[in-house]
Amino acid sequence: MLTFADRMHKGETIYTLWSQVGSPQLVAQFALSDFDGIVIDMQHGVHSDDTVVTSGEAIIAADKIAIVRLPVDRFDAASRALDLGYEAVIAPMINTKQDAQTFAKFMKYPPIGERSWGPGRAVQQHKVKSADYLQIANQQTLAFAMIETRKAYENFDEIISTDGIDGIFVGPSDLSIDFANGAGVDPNMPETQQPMKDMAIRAKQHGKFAGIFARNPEDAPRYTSWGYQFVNVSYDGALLADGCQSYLERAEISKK
Ligand code: 3PY
Ligand code: MG
Repeated sequence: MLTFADRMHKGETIYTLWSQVGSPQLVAQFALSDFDGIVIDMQHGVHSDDTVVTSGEAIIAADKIAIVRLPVDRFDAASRALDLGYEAVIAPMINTKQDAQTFAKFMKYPPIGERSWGPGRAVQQHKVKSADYLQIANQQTLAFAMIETRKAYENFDEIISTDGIDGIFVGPSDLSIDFANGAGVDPNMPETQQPMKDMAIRAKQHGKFAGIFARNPEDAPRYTSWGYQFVNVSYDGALLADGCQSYLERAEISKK
């Protein structure tokens, strides 16, 4: 089976669902859908160090791509997620080259970084001998640095060119808050659309990947048309709320 990295290198577009509700049972259910993978959110979601383990198992058992988003500066959880078989890690609020270097240090084995050895579950998942995992890990696991502030956008070239950073992942909501100087949050605010378009182009010029969070499913086609190849389509809480509303409508129950 091709890995996330293989599929991205082939030019495939990967669609994921974001899991904020910290339930491995729900994650198992979502992993059976046609999404290519699930992102387990430890930053704003209620996932814990424990549910990251059980959720990862459920995603891997369904042959889907397991990805984790870290809490801010919890880089120890990056190496652990990779050991558990997660194929990619998204780190929020990477604003400088130094932030990117710290993240990469925990993601990659020497000579690029300083990831510590202990990839028990990842070795089983890749069906390789332990020592052989060392040869493939740096290529087969992906580090995505989140660009979600004006400062990060200004430092874009330095961040994306950092050794060990495989791509960027845009956070349109935080980006809009910063561009609006805190006046509001709107992932579709006009002032951030050009920078978001520009980042997909520049990532490609650097030979790196571009990912983005689509707050609404309707935003996803626009992002793919801009060249984003890893598009997360909204999150489980919104999906469940939509499902509830749709059930009420189908049952012809109107609630004011
Ligand atoms: C943002 O839009 O800021 C995000 O972090 C998406 O989850
Ligand atoms: Mg954010």
